[in-house]
Formats: sequence, C-alpha cells, structure tokens
Amino acid sequence: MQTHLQCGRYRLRVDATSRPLVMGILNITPDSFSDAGKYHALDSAISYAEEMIAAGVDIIDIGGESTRPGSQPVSLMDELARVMPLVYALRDCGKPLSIDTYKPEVMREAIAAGADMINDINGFRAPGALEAVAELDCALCVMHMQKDPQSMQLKPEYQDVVADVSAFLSERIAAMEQIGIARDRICIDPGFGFGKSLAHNIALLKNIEHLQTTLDLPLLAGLSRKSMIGAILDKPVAQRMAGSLAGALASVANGARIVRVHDVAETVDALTVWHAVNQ
Ligand code: 7PJ
Repeated sequence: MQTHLQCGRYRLRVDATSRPLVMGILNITPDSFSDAGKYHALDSAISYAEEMIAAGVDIIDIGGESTRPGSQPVSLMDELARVMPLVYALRDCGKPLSIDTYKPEVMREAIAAGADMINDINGFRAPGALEAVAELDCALCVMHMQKDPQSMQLKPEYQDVVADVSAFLSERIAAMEQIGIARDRICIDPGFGFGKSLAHNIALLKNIEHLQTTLDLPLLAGLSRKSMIGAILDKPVAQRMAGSLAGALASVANGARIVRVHDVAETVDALTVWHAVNQ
C-alpha cells in the first residue's frame, strides 16, 4: 500500500511507521447532533479549530451539512455560506483542510479557496462530482453509504456487508482512476452508521485490514459518538467519549490509518500511546 496520502499542499504519512492520523470534526451546522449548534458562529468555530491544532490534529474536516440519520438536506447557498468563511479563515492554519460535502459546487469553490481534501459521504456519485475534483490535487475520501441520510437507517440490508461495501468502493475507485485521479490521492471509508445495523458496523470494523488489503488504499474510520457506540453502551451522545476512544483504538488495531473524531486531544493521546507500544 502507498506510504503517503497526497493531500493538497500536504503529503501525509499513512503507513504503519507513524501514528495513525487524527481528523478532527468541525461542524458548522445548527443541527449537528453532537455539538448542537455550539460552534455555529464563525469566531467560535475558529477558536475550536485552534484548540484542535494545539491538541495535535492532523486534518481538519469542515462540514456545513448534517448527515446524521433523518437529517434534511441543506441548500447550496446555505452550505457555501457556512463553509467558505471557515476555509478563508483557516487555510493558512498549517493543517490540511478537508471539506465534508457531496455537492460538486462546494467541492470546486472550497478547493479553489485553498482546501486540501474532499470527504464525500456519497462516494463522489453526484453528477459532476468526479469531474469537479479530477484536475485538482486534493485528497479524496470515498465513503460507502446505503441509500441516503433520510432513509439509510430504516432497514439496512446486505447479502454480505463486507463484500458489498468492498465491491462498492472498488467500483468507485475504478471510476476515479478512469477519470485520471492518482491512487495516492484516495482513501477509503466503509461509512460506519451510514445504512448499517450494529452487526454490520462490527463486521466492517473487524474487516478493516481485509478491505485495506483488497482495495490497496488507506482506510479512514469514523466511529466517534455514533449510535453504534451508543447501542453498545446504552448511553446518549454526551456520554460516548470513552466508548469512542475505544472505537478509535479498535479501528487502528484493525489497521485503520486515519480516524475521524470529535474529541481530538483525547484521541491523539490514546493513539500516541498505542503507537508507541506498537512500534
Ligand atoms: C462520517 C463522515 C464518516 C466520513 C460523517 C457523524 C456523521 N465522513 N461524515 N466518515 N460521518 N468520511 O459524524 O456522526 O464516518 S457525519
């Protein structure tokens, strides 16, 4: 597998010789389920990003549309109005900026303004999405989702969840390569909680190394505060930090190279210790 992820202005190590990377979540949606609109204002979003940087974050993932189960889509205008001021404010912060979006227009604008990565929960399936990112040098996270955020958790069903997710990702990677995207720009994500039951999520977690080896690309795992942690613990979102840390550790122990989390300082510490004893 590749040793680096080409991430816009940055070249990030993603092999097992360095600590797994921590992608910190910066949501600027009024309805983000776990931050409940706390960081809506630009100023607090910027200070929150600064806290993440001080805590050792490797990538900042800016999201302007909540994709929690049952959430409603946001208009292009609203999403741009939320995301773009943060891209301008943070582009020289010294860390790569990722944009969590499935809209080609947001991808184009954000990359033109200096963002380094596009994180698409829709796997770059929207018309024009692959074209929007093909020519640029941004990294791409291609995620699997069954159905859409409105309906995905109603009745998730698979023949074989690991094989189905792998086949989906493999098809998307082929489409990316077809349009000329270099492999060192791509990371894969099985999309924990996106159209998956607890059993599906656990099967995917156990098969991270298998997915990574089959598809020969680094894998990003997003488990932070999700309902699978809540279901295992029977705890609400506000009480899922320790469970999320365990989830992050389990995912890197199973091979994940990047984790997407809310609690950056705690995760960086946990992964630094894990890495020190695993070298
Ligand atoms: C994920 C994401 C994830 C990637 C969200 C939440 C819901 N992007 N965006 N992977 N989840 N790549 O944070 O709970 O798992 S939004």
